[in-house]
Amino acid sequence: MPKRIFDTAPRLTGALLGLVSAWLLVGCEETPRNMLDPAGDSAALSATFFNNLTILLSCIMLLVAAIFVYCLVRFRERKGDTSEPKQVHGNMAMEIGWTIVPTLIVIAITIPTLQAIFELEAVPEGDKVEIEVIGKQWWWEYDYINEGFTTANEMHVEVDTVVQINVTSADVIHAWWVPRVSGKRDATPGRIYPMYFTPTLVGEFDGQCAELCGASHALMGIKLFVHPKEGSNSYDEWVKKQKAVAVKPNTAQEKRGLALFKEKGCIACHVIRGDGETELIPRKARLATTGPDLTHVGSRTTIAAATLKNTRENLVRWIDDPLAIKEEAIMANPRFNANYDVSREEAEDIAAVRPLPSGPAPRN
Ligand code: HEC
Ligand SMILES: [Cu+2]
Repeated sequence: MPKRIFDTAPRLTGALLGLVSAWLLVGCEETPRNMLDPAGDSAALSATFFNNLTILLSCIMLLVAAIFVYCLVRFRERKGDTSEPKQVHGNMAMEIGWTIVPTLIVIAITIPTLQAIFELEAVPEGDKVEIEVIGKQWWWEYDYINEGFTTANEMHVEVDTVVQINVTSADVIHAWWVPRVSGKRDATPGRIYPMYFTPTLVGEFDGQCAELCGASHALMGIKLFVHPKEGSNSYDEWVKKQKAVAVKPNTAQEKRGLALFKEKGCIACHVIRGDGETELIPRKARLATTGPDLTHVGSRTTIAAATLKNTRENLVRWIDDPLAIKEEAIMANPRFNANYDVSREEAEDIAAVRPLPSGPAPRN
């Protein structure tokens, strides 16, 4: 027996060291999806609520543990003492006490919970940025209905301005969630659920589909860009660029690319506003559009729902073989699009189409 313990000791030490170093590493890592580091009103509300609850429950736990330890010591078996401990069964004061105290605790938790729920559900006053959010396997469509354009995966909003998102789904249930800024909202087919939040910090925030939705659920990311109210990087400037139609192609390669875009059937699922062939789709039909609006795909920092950085090389890789990057990606999923066939050279021509970028093009 002792020998076996001796054998496992180094392994145990190794495992412990591993755990400790993993914990230390996590401590060093940036935590872009940390809901306890809020950058929006509704996330702040959740974080405060979570912190208060943790404090309350920790106090209760410490109190219970203290009483427990006290009892262990105070009422321990003493040598030679064989008498029965004092029996408390049916003690009215204790019965009432341990009925009332937990009830009070539950009430103390319920009241702020209900307050928070009503606060989150209330329709805020004032100007709003209103965006229709449609979850699709495995990306997000954003329709800026008042502005008249559509974009994907990367949502842009204005700091200190109420955002109203109307969330729905075109296929299965997804959930839209940017933990540092907002709560979660389910995207359910046939339903439109609104959610309101006000971002309070300028910056870039990461999110994630929070409802298991199929093979590439883990690759259904979100980015939320919160713009300042003024300056060259303001929300209004971004809107202005997105409203513009795509620039006409110039070079021979760009022209080849755009021709291929039509020949290869890309226009069955994608829109490029202003290319004369694929025009803005009426709102009603948007649920049925399969792929992201590509008018200003070049202005996004990532493609395929925050899966790849938006570089020329990655765009080529994606167009060449989407399935190698995202399992069952609808774009080339044999069940939906059995004939997807684009060579590396063709992908390079298509990725060169210059109308795609708008604003500071992040491609290299
Ligand atoms: C059957 C529909 C379909 C066809 C046809 C199709 N795509 Fe797609 N495409 C999609 C879907 C769906 C996505 C989103 C994939 C994801 O993120 O899961 C997508 C994503 C993209 C993206 C990334 C956009 C972004 O913002 O993330 C590009 C670029 C793209 N497609 C280009 C093309 C090109 C070029 C063709 C033609 C060779 C093409 N697509 C054909 C459905 C299609
Ligand atoms: Cu999803």
